[in-house]
Amino acid sequence: MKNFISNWVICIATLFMIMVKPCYAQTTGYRPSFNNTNLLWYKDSATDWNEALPIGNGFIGAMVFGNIQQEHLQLNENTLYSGEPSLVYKKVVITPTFDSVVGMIRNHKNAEAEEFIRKNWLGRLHHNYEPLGDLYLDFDQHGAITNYGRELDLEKAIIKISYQQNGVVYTREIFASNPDRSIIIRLRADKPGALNFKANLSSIHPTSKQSAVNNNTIILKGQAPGYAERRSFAEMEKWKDEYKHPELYDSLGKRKFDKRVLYGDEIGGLGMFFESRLKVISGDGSLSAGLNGLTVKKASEVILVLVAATSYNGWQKSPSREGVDPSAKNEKTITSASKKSYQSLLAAHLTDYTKLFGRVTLDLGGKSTASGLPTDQRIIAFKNNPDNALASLLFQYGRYLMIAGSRAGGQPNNLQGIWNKEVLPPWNSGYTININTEMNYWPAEITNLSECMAPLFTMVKEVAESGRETAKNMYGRKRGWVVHHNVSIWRETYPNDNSPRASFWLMAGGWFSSHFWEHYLFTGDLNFLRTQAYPLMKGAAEFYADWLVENDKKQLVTPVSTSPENNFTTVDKQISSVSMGGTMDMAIIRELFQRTIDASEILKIDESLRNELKDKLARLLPFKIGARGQLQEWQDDYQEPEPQHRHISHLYGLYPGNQITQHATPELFNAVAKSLEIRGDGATGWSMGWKINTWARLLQGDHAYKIIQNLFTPVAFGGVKNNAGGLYMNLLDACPPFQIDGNFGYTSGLAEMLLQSQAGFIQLLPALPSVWPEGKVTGLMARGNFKVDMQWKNRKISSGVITSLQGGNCRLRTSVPVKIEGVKSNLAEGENPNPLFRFIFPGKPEKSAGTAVTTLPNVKYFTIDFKTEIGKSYHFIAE
Ligand code: FUC
Repeated sequence: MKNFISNWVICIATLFMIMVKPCYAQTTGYRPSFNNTNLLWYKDSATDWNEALPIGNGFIGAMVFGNIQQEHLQLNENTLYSGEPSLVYKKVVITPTFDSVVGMIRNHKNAEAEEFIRKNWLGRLHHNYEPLGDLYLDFDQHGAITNYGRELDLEKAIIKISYQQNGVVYTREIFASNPDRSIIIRLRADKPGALNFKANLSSIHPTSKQSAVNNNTIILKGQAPGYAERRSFAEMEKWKDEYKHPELYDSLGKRKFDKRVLYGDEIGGLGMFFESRLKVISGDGSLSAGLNGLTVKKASEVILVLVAATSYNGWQKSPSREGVDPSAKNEKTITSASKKSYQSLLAAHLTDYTKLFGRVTLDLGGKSTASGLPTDQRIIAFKNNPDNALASLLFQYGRYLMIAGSRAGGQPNNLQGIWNKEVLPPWNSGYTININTEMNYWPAEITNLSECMAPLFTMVKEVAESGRETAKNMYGRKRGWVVHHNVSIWRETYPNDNSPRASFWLMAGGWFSSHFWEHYLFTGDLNFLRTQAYPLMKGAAEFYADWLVENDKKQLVTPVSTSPENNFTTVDKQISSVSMGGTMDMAIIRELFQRTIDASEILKIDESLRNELKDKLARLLPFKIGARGQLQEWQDDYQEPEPQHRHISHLYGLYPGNQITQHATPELFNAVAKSLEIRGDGATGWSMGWKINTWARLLQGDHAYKIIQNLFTPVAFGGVKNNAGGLYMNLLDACPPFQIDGNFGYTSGLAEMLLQSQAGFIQLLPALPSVWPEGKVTGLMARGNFKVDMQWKNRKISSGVITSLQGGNCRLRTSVPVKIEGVKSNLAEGENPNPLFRFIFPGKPEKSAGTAVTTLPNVKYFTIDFKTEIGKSYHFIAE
């Protein structure tokens, strides 16, 4: 309680500080340098990490603070994790006790089963994403400051800081270049000789050391922890988990250390090596480099290049024994960048970045009195002052973060994208795959960044390889692969510790498979389906096919099931999370079986597996509607002790899946709405991101917007730990603490409000809220590889262009009739002949009792078909 109150005091005090800042700042008269709606800008430097601005090139990332006297770039490299493959915990076997646990569940001894699982079927945490280091630039100029401004231009992915001091205008431009794999910094003074600074690289890891080469380069070398444990000693001992941590405890269970982060000799020399280099590649003034860093005197312009690399050499190789040499990598990258001028580095960056970012433009119309204000003030004003341009800025920010964090050849966005400052970060800053990692990738296809999926696909392939071993050794299976709810760069597939309701969850194989299938539906890439998607889908489906058991009605269910992180009240009034046939399990398995059947038909392979899956699909436990008219979360209509729980896993069939749609399954559709009403409109940042998408799929634009307003809650530094999410002043999502999934969930949710294509047709403006009566969007993608540009007025579609990148039938649904120019269209009938618009019929729901009480408003729609040719654009206009 005390903590709670003090958190609130900090929160209110911080908000007050932010609110009073402008009065002071406005006297400095700073205005952003150009008229750009895709701009974050501030009149102050960042006083906290959650105010700093992120840049990234898909490999290295930095949080840029913009402080006047001391610039600070907190640095990350996306492969730098604690641990090693040999330290992945794999000592869980469930086969000898499986029948007895299933027996407990069948006999309604759910709490007992859960306790057994807690003690016997769980492992330990996965490894941690680690910060690399910090670059500090200490400026040797003093005097009063005027016109300070700090900007992040999303259209160019460049940070700019400028101010005046002693009559000199100082500017900093900082960007992360993907083609040159580096961070480029240009420092300038508009008077000769006015620029004086020292640059230093350091790191939070005590193994690190700075050195200098030539007179223009400094190098930071270090080694990440070989072992880093987020659980406290008290937790491990309370749970009697000492035996799972031989790194920290001896065989008698005695602590070997009084710390949980082990480096170098403390852990047999294990741990990943890293290196970062900073080089002055051009400029004037005098330059020297030594143990005290790099010193620049009396310059007017200096260009610095920063590179970083690690010894990571794949998920199965020891980074300390079989690693690649980070120095050789950096040497190569920095030498190549040094040969280029600032202008050519910038040009290469802009060509690469704008090619992706520039594909989508969004204008949500409306005028706001806040639109001329700095971004922090606009966030504060948002709730009571619809600022549509800020809603659009946050949408584009999600796309910016995707490009900055997830590029081919790199690692996928983890819980913090690629930006983390802590050695023991929240939830290890790895991949929580019971929602968070999937959410990170929701916007990729629909907002035209399909290429950014590449790192996720690579990770899942590796996870499947590791998961094949887990299926065999932990579950005694001959077929398929399995993974539980957390993964790091070492591709752990065993369950985490202590909490079955989170850790004992086996459904990510199916959920990941959906991303592969969706990629095929969006791109029509048959080769991708054959070589990448199908082998994974098949392995995941085989595992689940063997995992299913019969319930007492001979329906197939998962034998040991949790609905991520939620509890229910058991028949004997205990609290438990373990049951059979949870709704999410069944939805994911139904989806995966149907899609694997479809894929095997398309590819004309695996007939006998297809027949097995068809048989099992027909016998799966169907969706159920409970007494409150809600979609049941479990096989039995249990009460939840926490009805407003942040996870809404049981609604998977509506979003991200496509089994529940308004026209095909209206009863289930209404039941989902009821469930979501019960869950409420608050929760963590990422949960709000999820709810925006779900209300959009329920075609309720105003309700989706209500959640958007809630997401625009300013959250103070450090976070208020009461489950109330929102945004930090740098527009990053607060779970709290910072977690990037909410940003991606928001971006995808906004796109789903404007365009949907999961239900057999392309629906334009399915969930437009009343605050966006007029607007325009270009470049969104629909399944079938259709690019959609459109504008609307009075909350109705007015005109647009559909570009067909794949050919095939285009089925379009609108709330007013539209005419396609130059081609014949007809009213749609029957199934869409375009196979990329498949969706799934889940069969009739079972009803426990009562009827659905929520009935959503019925809107009249017009649905037409027209044939398209590859590469052609089709103009349409409202009639
Ligand atoms: C899930 C959530 C938590 C947190 C964690 C990283 O387990 O329930 O709120 O977001 O992931």
